Amino acid sequence: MEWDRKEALRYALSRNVQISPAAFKILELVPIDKLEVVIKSAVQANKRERRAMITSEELEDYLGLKRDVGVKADLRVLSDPTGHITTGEGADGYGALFVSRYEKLKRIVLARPEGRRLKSCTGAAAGGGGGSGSGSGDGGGGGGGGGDTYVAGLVDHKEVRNGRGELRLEDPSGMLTVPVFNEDLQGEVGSLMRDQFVMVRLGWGKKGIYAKDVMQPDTPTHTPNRSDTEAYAALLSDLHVGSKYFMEDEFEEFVTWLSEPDRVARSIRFVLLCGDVVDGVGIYKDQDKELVLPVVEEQLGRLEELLAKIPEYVKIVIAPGNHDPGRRALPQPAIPEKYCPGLWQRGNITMVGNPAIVSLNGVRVLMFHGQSIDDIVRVTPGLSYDGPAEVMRHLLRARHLSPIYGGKTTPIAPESEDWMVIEENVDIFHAGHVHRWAVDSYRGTLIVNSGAWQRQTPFQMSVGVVPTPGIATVVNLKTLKVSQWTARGGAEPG
Ligand code: D5M
Ligand code: FE
Ligand code: ZN
Repeated sequence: MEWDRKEALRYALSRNVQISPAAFKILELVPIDKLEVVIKSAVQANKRERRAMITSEELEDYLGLKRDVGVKADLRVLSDPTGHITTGEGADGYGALFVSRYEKLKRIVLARPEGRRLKSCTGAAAGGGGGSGSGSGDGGGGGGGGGDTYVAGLVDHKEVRNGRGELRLEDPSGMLTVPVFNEDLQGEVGSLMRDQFVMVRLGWGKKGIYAKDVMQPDTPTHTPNRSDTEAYAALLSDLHVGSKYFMEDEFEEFVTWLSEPDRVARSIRFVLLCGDVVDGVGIYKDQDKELVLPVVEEQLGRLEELLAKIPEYVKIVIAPGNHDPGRRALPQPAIPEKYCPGLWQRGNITMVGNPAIVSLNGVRVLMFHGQSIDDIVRVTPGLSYDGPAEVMRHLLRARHLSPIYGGKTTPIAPESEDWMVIEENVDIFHAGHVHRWAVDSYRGTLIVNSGAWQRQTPFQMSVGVVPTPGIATVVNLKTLKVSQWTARGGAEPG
């Protein structure tokens, strides 16, 4: 017969050994089939050392529960829109937003060799036509001085039809329409997103300029930063606490695992929650019928209760998604304190906005809920919800988290600064939103879509979204290797 904790206590007392209340609590963590062995050896040790009380310390020691204090847990917030939001008015606001987008991305390409040959849209048009430019005429190296000329701007319009391709760019100087003859290039132009920043290498033909090449700002190949101690991070998103479909039991199992005597669990120092932490209220039609907690403060309160079970030495970062309270438009500030004072006050929880960049022992993680994935899937040939990592690669190439302005599901606020530009290389790009787990890597950046902790909802079924819920993505910050924790068992050492 297997022992329970009462049986264990009875056995110890019958040998004149007590169990301290804290030690008794720790016994909860001992798998039932191990309880007998654990308690018998603890009693034996007490007898040997002439002690009469099993303490929590010796049990922690014995079970290997003592966390390794040598494992670092250095959390820094490197970028967070919260508190920096300065929304402009109407059309002027969007004008400033696009100028900021252009300037930030131009700065990136100016640092490259081609940057030296960059002309403005109106300047390049003039140069190629032989008007006020080099006058080199047909076939010449436009812009003067030999070599190619480049222009950069935001995609205003693109069209590929009947073998003809055309790309219209806009920069602060004006517009430039560039024909695209090459078939491969037409394919690339076809998959560009409206309003994204691109650079075009210009050629001069008989009838004027044409595109010789189209380049995105892209993420250069880089060696990622790593933690110097073997710390792990768990990446999660889309809990949807409050929803009928939130997998509370599985999530609790995960939280409990963090305190278990498992080598990986004991080395977890960071838990990142990348948006949609609660289901919210009034987010979609008839949502109230699918809520078990109908008030958003209650949903966040329940989240707090669940997170309180995570050991205090684990640092938790919470970013908002489209279901969380606060501002809906991107960039989103952190979930406001008035909805969840408890979360804001906890020593091991950091509330950030969306998007945000955090450093975990020097490993830079870009956290973005992923709202724009919907719009990009809708308009880009070859992309689907099944491959969220591929969509995330698109964002890393465009170096922008939400290139399409005016998309159906991605409201963007007219900020005077474009917070959605990916200005710096990051080591991990973490998103969620589509409820599909995916891991990939791109030029030195680890891509993680952390899936969800919500079962398929009737709405998702009706639109064909098939989630992969109940997976925590566990990243070894020393090696950047990834493993999955699923409700069935602990993650393998990465
Ligand atoms: O989004 C969960 C998933 O459901 C995500 O892939 C988007 C998709 N979704 C959400 N709303 C819609 C609509 N209106 N049409 C199509 N697909 C949608 P979440 O943010 O958790 O609701
Ligand atoms: Fe979600
Ligand atoms: Zn979402």
